[in-house]
Amino acid sequence: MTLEVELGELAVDIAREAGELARTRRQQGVRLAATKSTLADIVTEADREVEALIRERLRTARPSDGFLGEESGAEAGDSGITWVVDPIDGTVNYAYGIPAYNVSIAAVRGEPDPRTWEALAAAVHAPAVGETFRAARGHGAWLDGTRLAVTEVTAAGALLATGFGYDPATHDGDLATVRRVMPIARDLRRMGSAALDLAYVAAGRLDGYFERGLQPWDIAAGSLLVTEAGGAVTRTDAEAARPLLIAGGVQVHARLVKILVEKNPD
Ligand code: LIP
Repeated sequence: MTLEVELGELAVDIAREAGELARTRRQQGVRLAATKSTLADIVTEADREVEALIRERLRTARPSDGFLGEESGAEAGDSGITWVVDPIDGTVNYAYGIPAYNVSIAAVRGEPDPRTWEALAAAVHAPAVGETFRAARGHGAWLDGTRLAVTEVTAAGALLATGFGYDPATHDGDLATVRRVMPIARDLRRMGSAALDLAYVAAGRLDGYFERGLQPWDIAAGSLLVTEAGGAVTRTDAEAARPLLIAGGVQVHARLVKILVEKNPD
């Protein structure tokens, strides 16, 4: 068994256990623990509890690895492997009872920096619908037992997804970005979970996805799903406050890059 497959199996096992905890806490009632960057940027007690479970399971299984979690921060390891974790991606959906939330766990080689890391393994588990998306570098991307493949461009236009940040001051600019891509779109989906958007691109349920301002834990696992499913992922403006992530099948990704990065709609 390769290291990538071993890390992937561990990620899936822990994501499923953590997902069941999140689903149980959702049924029992969600309690707000705090707000972060804005009033809309919330963290629930379940976010913190689920991340603590994931961190403990990883520490037990691989004590020398590093960790970067949305809620508990970073801890360096000395194995060269770092786990990048979003315990509940789609937190606002989770708080409202919308079943579009997931546990996102990725193992990367190198620093937990999307500009430099090498993603090795990924698991995105959606407990409300019972789906587990997984990938191991060089071994493809899978939904449960089915191998995943991204779509190619169609004459009907691309089914795209995006997301908006928690700061209302950024919404006008994000809407301007949406206006620029709609000429190549058949429609737009707004699911509120970056990891799920990326998993759906990998599964061919979306043709492309773009969003500004995502954090490393939002994109680590889903980006590997897309590339292992034959797609492409670009993160531009990496030095900016709100880097732009673009993902899709190779053709749709290229068209989005031309429009959003090269500013060339033709
Ligand atoms: C969320 C992302 C979503 C984005 C939100 C937030 P969280 O992550 O999944 O795509 O639009 O602003 O970043 O906060 O639910 O882990």
